[in-house]
Amino acid sequence: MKLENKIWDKSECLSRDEIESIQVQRLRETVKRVQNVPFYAKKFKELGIGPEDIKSVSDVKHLPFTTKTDMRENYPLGLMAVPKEKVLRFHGSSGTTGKPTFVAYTKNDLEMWSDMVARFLYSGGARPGHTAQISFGYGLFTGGFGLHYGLEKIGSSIIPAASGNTRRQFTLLQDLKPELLVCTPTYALRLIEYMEDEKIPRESLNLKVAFLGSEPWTEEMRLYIEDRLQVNTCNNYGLSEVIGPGISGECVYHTGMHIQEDYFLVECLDPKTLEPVPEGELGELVITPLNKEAMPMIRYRTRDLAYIVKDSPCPCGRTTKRMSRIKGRSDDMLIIRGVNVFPSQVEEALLQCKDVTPNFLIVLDRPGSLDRSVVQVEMSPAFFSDKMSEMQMLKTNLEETIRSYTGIHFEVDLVQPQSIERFTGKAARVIDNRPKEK
Ligand code: DLL
Repeated sequence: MKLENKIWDKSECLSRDEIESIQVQRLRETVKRVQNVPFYAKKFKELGIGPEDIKSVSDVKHLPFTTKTDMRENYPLGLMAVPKEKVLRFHGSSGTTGKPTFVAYTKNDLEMWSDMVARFLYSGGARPGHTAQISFGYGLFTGGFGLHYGLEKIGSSIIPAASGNTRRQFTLLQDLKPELLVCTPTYALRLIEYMEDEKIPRESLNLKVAFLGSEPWTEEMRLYIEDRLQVNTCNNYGLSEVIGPGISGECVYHTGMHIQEDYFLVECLDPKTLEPVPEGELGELVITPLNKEAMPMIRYRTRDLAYIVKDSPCPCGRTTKRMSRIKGRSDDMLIIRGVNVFPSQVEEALLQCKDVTPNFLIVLDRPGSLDRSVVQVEMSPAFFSDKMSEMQMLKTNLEETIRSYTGIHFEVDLVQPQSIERFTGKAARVIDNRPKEK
């Protein structure tokens, strides 16, 4: 089902010169604004750089990077550039290390944020008059509120279902008949599973588009979700340190995620040398938001690996650069026996086989000197009830397929349907029990 292509804002269709001239001017203003933050003021002083030195977009390369560690070291609000009275909202991202990282928004920040979310939603087919079910957590996480205000800006009505309680999600989906669904790809899988287990007829729903984001997923997963849920899916990307959802999103043509270039300067760098990689090559996204007031950031190292799509126009008419899916994070890239592996490669491999579900758990350990990699994979209910005698063959086939996707041997442990944990938000797919490198 192809949806109608329409543009929300004419600044999505500017010429390259126009975009760059906005970016340079806003980058200069951002450099000026961060002088209010002692952390940046010190860095810029040491480098001897000021706003007047920003003459072109490429001058960004002279600016210092910001990392998650910098945010932690300036916890809780050391990177704020405005007095606290100017802040209208706080959000936070949970890290693996206990305390969240806080981010702050002024009135203008919130206005701009809802605008950028409205753009990608509209580009994917959300329209005034549609109803949207938001099945993201509402809270410190930026997903719920971020999508909420973008949808409101478009004029879609909202069912703030929040995450979890799958049975109730279906009551809302069946009775209020939303056209739009907003959640993580993993939660879309959970909804599909519930629908199939409970024999809920697809015709009892009215879904047309699912806006999925906040965690890595693959093209194979798209086909699976679109086929089972009979919807169009659109990927959208963002991170709370930079703003939240809204940095980029797919239009109805699925040619990559359009970057909101008047709001963000996105570099794609080799994570080791920190030099730019050519378009089409995988690198780490380093993002400078260009308009933020409460918590401006300079060159935030996202650790997200993606590529910038090689220069080719999108049929939708937007002229903004596009980025690929996130292929993984440089810090959740697994190195198994020296080979770099992303959990998404295992997911791609599993989605080739209809006898297993896309729920999996990678367990790594090192019993002797060598890494042992096991992937627990759930058999589909049909296979489990009818074809158990073919288990060994399925295991061997899966091991071969996974090897062809990842380059390494994973031992497949076939487990019963429903035995792997389900997630309402982002999924955790890896348990790494190997001793930590010193
Ligand atoms: O996940 C913001 C968001 C909410 C984006 C809703 C899209 C929809 P954080 O919790 O700070 O913010 O997590 C950010 O999630 O650095 C990526 O690693 C990952 N991520 C976000 N969107 C995608 C995506 C939100 N579309 C981290 N594909 C980022 C893959 C994604 N990974």
